[in-house]
Amino acid sequence: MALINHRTREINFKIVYYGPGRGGKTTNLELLHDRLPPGRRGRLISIATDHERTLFFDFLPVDIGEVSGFTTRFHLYTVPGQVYYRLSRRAVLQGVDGLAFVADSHPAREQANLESLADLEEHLAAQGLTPEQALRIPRVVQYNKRDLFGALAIERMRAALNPLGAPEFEAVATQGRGVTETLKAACKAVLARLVGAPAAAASGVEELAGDGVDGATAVDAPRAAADLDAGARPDSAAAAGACGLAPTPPSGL
Ligand SMILES: Nc1nc2c(ncn2[C@@H]2O[C@H](COP(=O)(O)OP(=O)(O)OP(=O)(O)O)[C@@H](O)[C@H]2O)c(=O)[nH]1
Ligand SMILES: [Mg+2]
Repeated sequence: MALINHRTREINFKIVYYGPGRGGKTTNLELLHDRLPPGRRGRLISIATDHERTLFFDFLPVDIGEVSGFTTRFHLYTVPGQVYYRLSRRAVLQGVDGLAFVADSHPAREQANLESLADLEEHLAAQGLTPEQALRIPRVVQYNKRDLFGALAIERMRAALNPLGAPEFEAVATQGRGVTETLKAACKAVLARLVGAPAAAASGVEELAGDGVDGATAVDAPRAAADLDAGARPDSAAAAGACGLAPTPPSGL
């Protein structure tokens, strides 16, 4: 659920980095924090154990500038991948607008990747989403740790983790490879869902402009689309380009 604040003309999206423990989710956010210009990103907040395992989440706000007169911000979160932090993952997933699934290419983590994906679907269902609604949440898949000797074959990982053909990227997060590409694709997919929403949602405009706490209203993306100036819809590719450092590659791999 995108959050629009009419008073301050801000629109906020939430992207959650999901995946098995030690797969590289936190490393992705650390790299983004290092690489994005300071004016584009806020402080990286990590709630972690002494041993650098995520305890609750990491959080990094990324500002992509104006989209149709609205300051547009992506709030990036990671979940704790360790199996027993199930409830934390569920909490972090609340209100998610887009997902980046970070898979571990280490052969010993093949099962952990699968379990994490199943865990994700279970949490989305627990939020009351039907399987169809869950599938409509924009998703990208990152095959991380491609530098490892004996890394799982991409075809094998794709068949197990990305059967529906979401945008996908090979990555070595520790070296920054594939990291900004993953973020840009996620931003792009989230914005594409917003601008591709049916105009019939125009009836939601009054509701949107109405009851908000301190001017803030939680809305479905389709309604947000209707609220943005229909004549000057955001160019999702250009806006997503602002997320990263280089132009978006035409294809994932
Ligand atoms: N070889 C290699 N190591 C990586 C890569 N990405 C991350 N790592 C290492 O993997 C370990 C775990 O990375 P994290 O980013 O903490 O993993 P995480 O997914 O946040 O783990 P949890 O917080 O437990 O869920 C760290 O030692 C990283 O340096 C990679 O692409 N290649
Ligand atoms: Mg982590």
